[in-house]
Amino acid sequence: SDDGDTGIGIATKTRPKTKRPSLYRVLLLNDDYTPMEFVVHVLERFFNKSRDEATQIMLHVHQHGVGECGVFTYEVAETKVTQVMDFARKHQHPLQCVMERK
Ligand code: NFA
Repeated sequence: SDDGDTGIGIATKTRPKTKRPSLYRVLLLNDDYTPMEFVVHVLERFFNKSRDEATQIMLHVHQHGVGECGVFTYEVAETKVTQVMDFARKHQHPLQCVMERK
């Protein structure tokens, strides 16, 4: 340690205390009404998926009820959920997007 003033102190080494941020999965939920093409568009627009990857994820959600769009820190995940829910509401689709702690 050092007294930070006179520069006199015992030389010690400390590791900067870093914390890994908690990660969250962002999930899309299936429903009977949202058009498949709309879900593909959401995955391309908000999750930067290719057309092929977006189609695979959409079909997974359609067949299994739920699927992962990506894994993000809390603030980013929350922003994605809000963006998707606002976009779905604007287009009057019941698509649901949620986040869960990994
Ligand atoms: N199940 C919807 C349909 O048949 C498609 C869909 C896929 C909706 C993924 C929501 C999520 N039109």
